[in-house]
Amino acid sequence: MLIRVPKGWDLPEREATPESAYWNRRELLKAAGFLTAAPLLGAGPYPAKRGEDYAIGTQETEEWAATSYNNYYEFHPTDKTAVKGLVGKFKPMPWTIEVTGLVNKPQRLDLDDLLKTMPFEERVYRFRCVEAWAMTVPWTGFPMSALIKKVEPKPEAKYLRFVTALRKDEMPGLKMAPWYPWPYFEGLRMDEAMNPLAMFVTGMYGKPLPTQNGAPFRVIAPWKYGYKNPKSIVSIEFTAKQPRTFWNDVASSEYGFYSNVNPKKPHPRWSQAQEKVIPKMEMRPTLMYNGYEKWVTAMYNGTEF
Ligand SMILES: Nc1nc2c(c(=O)[nH]1)N[C@H]1C(S)=C(S)[C@@H](COP(=O)(O)O)O[C@H]1N2
Ligand SMILES: [Mo]
Repeated sequence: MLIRVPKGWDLPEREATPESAYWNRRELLKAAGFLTAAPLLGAGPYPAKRGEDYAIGTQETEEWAATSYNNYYEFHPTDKTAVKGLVGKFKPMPWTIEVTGLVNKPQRLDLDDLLKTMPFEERVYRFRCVEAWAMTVPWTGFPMSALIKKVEPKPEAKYLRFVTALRKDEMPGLKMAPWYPWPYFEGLRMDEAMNPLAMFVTGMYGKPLPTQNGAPFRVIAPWKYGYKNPKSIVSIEFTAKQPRTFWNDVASSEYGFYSNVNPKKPHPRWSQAQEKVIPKMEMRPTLMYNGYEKWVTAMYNGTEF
């Protein structure tokens, strides 16, 4: 049964209602049969309330640009503008995330449950690829720390290891570039993951993430180069030792584990002093830690690569 609900009916109320009351009301409406058409309206925390705590005032990139210029090698290994047209077969829902390793509560998380229970907010962050292109995006997500607390890491857990989706029939890039060590994998040190800037992201521009930007669940750590922000995460492992990472395995002299944005440390093949802002590719100076110095400097002693 489909019930036509007036467009945008729940938005003004959402602003005025605390999260828990909002979901209780949703459950009630669902039980009464009023929300049958909810998935068509885009169920989930969108748009989430915007948080300003980490805003640094860089102008937002237009949505069409941020969703049309992508690094996502599983779909196309070289052409950033082709990714968007190759994602049609990928099904981001339903989705589960396996949490394993050094935690008291290993579990399989259902993304639908996270969408209802985690403290979502919208944050505008700068984003900087190691190749020197940059953008600024309103992401919807929740602090990584909220998920970490939920699974109760053991004291020996010092790192998180992320593994991403591997679907040969839905990701044409896997066949174009079979020499890479798929699936894509990444990692963060525990204090980096607990830093309030680090997020798990499910949306951008007030809507669910498009597949090309990492649907349905990705990392955003804005002080690091883009490749430290894995897309379509299917598992999170808590480890005692520093995990290996995809680009470090492929070219260890060019891509380290930490990969913090640093204008003074050139890539072996190009300078990092400047960046190019999509879509017009105007040049501007690269900022130390991508502009997030005041929140992250204390974690590092300057030797991390
Ligand atoms: N699974 C996966 N995640 C990935 C990548 C990838 O190829 N596969 N590319 C990374 C790189 S190099 C960048 S710059 C960002 C790009 O994110 P965007 O397309 O949302 O801008 O995703 C990162 N996450
Ligand atoms: Mo990148």
